[in-house]
Amino acid sequence: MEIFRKDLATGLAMILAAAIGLAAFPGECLAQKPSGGIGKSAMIGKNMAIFYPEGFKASEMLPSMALLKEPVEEGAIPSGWKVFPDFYVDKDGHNCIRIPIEKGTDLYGTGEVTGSLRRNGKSITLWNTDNYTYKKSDGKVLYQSHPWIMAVRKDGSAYGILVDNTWKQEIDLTDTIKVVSYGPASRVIVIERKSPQLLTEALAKLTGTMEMPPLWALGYQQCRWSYYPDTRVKEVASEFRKLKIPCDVIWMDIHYMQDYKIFTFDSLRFPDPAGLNGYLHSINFKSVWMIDPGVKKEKGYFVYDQGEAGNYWVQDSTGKEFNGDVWPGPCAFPDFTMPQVRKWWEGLYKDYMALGIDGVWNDMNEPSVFKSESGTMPEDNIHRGGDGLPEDVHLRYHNVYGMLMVKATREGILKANPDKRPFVLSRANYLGGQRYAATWTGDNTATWKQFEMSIPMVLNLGLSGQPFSGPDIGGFAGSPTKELFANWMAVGAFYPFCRDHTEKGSADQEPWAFGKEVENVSRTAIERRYRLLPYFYTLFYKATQTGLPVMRPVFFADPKDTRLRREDRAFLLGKDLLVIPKWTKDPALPKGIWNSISLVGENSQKDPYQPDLRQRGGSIIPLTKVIQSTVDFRTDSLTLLICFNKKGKAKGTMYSDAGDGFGYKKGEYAINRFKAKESADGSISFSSEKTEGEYDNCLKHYRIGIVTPSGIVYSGWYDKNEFTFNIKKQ
Ligand code: NBV
Repeated sequence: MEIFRKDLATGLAMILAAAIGLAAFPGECLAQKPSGGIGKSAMIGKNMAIFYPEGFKASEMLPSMALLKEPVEEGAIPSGWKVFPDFYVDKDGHNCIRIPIEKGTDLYGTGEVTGSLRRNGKSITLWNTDNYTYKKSDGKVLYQSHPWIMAVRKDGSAYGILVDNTWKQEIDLTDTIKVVSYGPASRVIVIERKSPQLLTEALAKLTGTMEMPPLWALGYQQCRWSYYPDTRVKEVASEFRKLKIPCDVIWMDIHYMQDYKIFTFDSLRFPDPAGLNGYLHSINFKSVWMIDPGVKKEKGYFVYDQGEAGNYWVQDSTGKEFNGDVWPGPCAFPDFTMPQVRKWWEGLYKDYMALGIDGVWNDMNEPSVFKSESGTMPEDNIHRGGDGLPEDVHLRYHNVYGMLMVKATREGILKANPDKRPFVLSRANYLGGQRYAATWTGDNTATWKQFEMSIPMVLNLGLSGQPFSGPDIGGFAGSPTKELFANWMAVGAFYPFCRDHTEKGSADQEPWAFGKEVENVSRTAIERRYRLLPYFYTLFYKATQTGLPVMRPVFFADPKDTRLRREDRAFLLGKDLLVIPKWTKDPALPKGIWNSISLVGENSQKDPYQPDLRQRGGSIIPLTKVIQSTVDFRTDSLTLLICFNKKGKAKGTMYSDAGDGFGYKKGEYAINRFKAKESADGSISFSSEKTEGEYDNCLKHYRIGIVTPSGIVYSGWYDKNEFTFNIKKQ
């Protein structure tokens, strides 16, 4: 099959343009005009347009893997439309798209990337790659691919470019927006919105949102490669309870398997996985276990035998079973493009989940293949597709291999436990993959640089549709110093996905492994997270409804304030909480009232480790008690932190439900709205009203904390939904 095609028509159009005196890429002046190589264009929604290159071949690109559904055309592009792509073929024969940018436009998104939050001047390759320590290609190629660019203009308005292409691509933002495809020419969607927030929501309408996670997945999680044998797992879990450091999840990495064979258990190290899970559950822990895509090629091993009998494997270019080395040695790889393979994969989880496993971790699914120069399978391997997906080469499907895998994993664990919300963590993924799995940023290192960089990494994933992510806290490769670990835990407590993880052979990295001082820093950090759980859970709910990220860049507070555009050390959680790491030098902070808060007795402004948390004037943040795991999470008694705006008003919202299961889809949820007003005499009236849903969250005890520039003034406890409290009488 011909992979690198020249789009002749596009090339001719460019020659013609040059002949009649138009520069091929005259820069900004073209931003207002339709330009080269557009075969067809149409509106597909309000302020949303689609552009097809001349000679677009649907069979090479469709069905879209990113979009929820095929867009419906709604008429011609209106006059005055600002952003048009140029389609052209470069000197190497690659199909390209170029979009000039106006001066003062800041670029973001592009998924999982190293480097700063602002992407101007940066280039990356979209080719899912196992990149240990981010060393390969200087970190410009990582585990996931998001062909999506967010552009924020000087005036705060924003537009987004979605290049609907799964093939290998390069996004080059050195002086303009340029996307080079290593496959056929692809269609482009351009979305115009008044703000970056509205743009993020529009992206979610197209590519979907994450599903409501189980509440336990928001808790603190402990991992290492690997905790074994099972007695060590129990020991670590028990230590959390003994030291009273809140924790919800313990993770099982590859050493639990028998000879690294997926869906098996080492007979000596993990002889009784159900018993282990039972023990963990008895002390309010959940467990997440790893499953990789590589299946050991071994006759008599049930997974391999079933795959062979079903003819389920990815094939080499000659049509034979492809084998590549991973942990177990030579492996075969399920062809997840085939519907019957996904169905089989789903079924494998039935007995597995029945052992009391709570969540699944899909690693190595770029897919990573050892002993190969490329680190993955050959580009001309064959995927056979089905159900509308055409048979095609690996080059086309590589970037969605992980996404198709986690789609099937999610389905499988849902079928195994139909009354529980699935939790899947995936290393590889693709634009839209938030529909199936949360993610982490792969094999980072225990260095300050990568710690600092984890913040823009999580932010850009959020701006690319994935709200549920976080790095390995403490760093995966190597061992952090005491100082680095303490700082990482203090900030890490605020990542959407909050997990400490480290590699084989590194020093112990549990919160207590660095001595008492760091243990205390870690406990305080994690307790802060747990107190904020009602707020976090509400943010996750909002992410499921709107696609707005949980962790947001500071410029979301005021997209018109261009001072904030490069800030990527401080960050926002939702719109009401600002997190300022202690080591952030001269952060650019939003204007207006932002008062420091204390959650567990810490002095956020003076503490050497705990980031300064500041609450937005005009907001109310719900807090629960410190608990040791989300099993004890309750919303019957709440402390509400109230930070008034200049007009002496504040409001807030809280979402709650059973924390697991699907009752919430049938109305078993509650949305409570809180309001407060301050009068000149110091009296504060507070009210709480349940405005939506039929879930009884038992909310009846309230205490309010008025957040002032000099500290928090607390009321007593009230047993009613409306009351008045006088701050001056305190
Ligand atoms: O399964 C072992 C590791 C895992 O701990 C890590 O989180 C993954 O990113 N896995 C990669 C394979 C080995 C990496 C060197």
